[in-house]
Amino acid sequence: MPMPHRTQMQLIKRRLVGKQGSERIRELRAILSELPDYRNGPYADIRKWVMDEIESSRVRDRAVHRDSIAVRREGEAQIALVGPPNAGKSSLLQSLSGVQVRTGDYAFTTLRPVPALVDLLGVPVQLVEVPGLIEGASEGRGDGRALLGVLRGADAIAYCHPVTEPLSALEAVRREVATAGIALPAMLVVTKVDDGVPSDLERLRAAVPDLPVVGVSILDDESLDRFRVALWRLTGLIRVYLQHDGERDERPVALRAGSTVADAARKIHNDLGLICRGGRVWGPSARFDGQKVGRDHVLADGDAVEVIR
Ligand SMILES: Nc1nc2c(ncn2[C@@H]2O[C@H](COP(=O)(O)OP(=O)(O)OP(=O)(O)O)[C@@H](O)[C@H]2O)c(=O)[nH]1
Ligand SMILES: [Mg+2]
Repeated sequence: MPMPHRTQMQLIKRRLVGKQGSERIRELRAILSELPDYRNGPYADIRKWVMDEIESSRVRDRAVHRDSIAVRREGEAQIALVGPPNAGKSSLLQSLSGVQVRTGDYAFTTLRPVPALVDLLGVPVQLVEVPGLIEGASEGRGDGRALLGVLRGADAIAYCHPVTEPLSALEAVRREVATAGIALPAMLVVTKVDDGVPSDLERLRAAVPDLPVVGVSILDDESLDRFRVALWRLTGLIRVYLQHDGERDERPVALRAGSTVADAARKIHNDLGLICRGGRVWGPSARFDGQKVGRDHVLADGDAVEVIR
């Protein structure tokens, strides 16, 4: 005679306490194998409950796996490198960050998002290579949905497109992103320009009038510098150099465009942001060097500011 079904149910729940994922599924299977195989009555109900638990734990388990594709944010902004397989994304990541990334002259060398911290004009920004988005990604093809999820979390997108490829490849990728409802600031990086002729780049520039376009070759350092500047612009951030007693910090702080002297003061200390009366400003937003301004003065990229209490 099996034990009363209520006691059995209590025992089962106790056995599951604290068990998650595959451990929970294993325990549920063990429980199932120990249950008497009644077709009707309360024991049949318990069987069904255990089987439903296995199924829902499986779904949760998968969800956890999907989450593990997520990228931990670092730096002042996150920009996704997006493009078809073999577009040269990993090569750019490597050239800019110095981090060794797997590259290859075949598609899908990269299967998971690869983050790398790069220095953009003195500000650390995270680039994330999103593996080749292919048509159908928004319906979940090629793990597309999880990858689009990564994209959704980014601040901006740099579409990568080899100079010699037909425009349709880029259009397909942009369509997937748009279908997923992702609307982020974007730019077009035309890659491997050493493989093409200058008119190829001009043709693409004309064909994609809605995005800033930059041509790069990993063999050309100057093009990589221009790429860095274009990426920096894409972040929508400004660099501000803080100054104390005439001494200027070597590295800038990153602020959102439109930030004021008070916002810069807040970067030094929250209280300073509250009490600061204004500052002295050098650089693009100043009419002359060391101009005295109020706390609401809007700063520009490249400014230096000394906060006045
Ligand atoms: N000539 C030339 N070849 C390049 C350049 N950048 C990348 N490549 C080559 O293009 C191929 C693909 O480069 P990857 O950086 O692996 O491309 P990917 O977009 O990361 O590709 P997947 O991760 O496979 O989707 C490699 O053989 C690279 O050496 C470039 O600027 N010029
Ligand atoms: Mg790659």
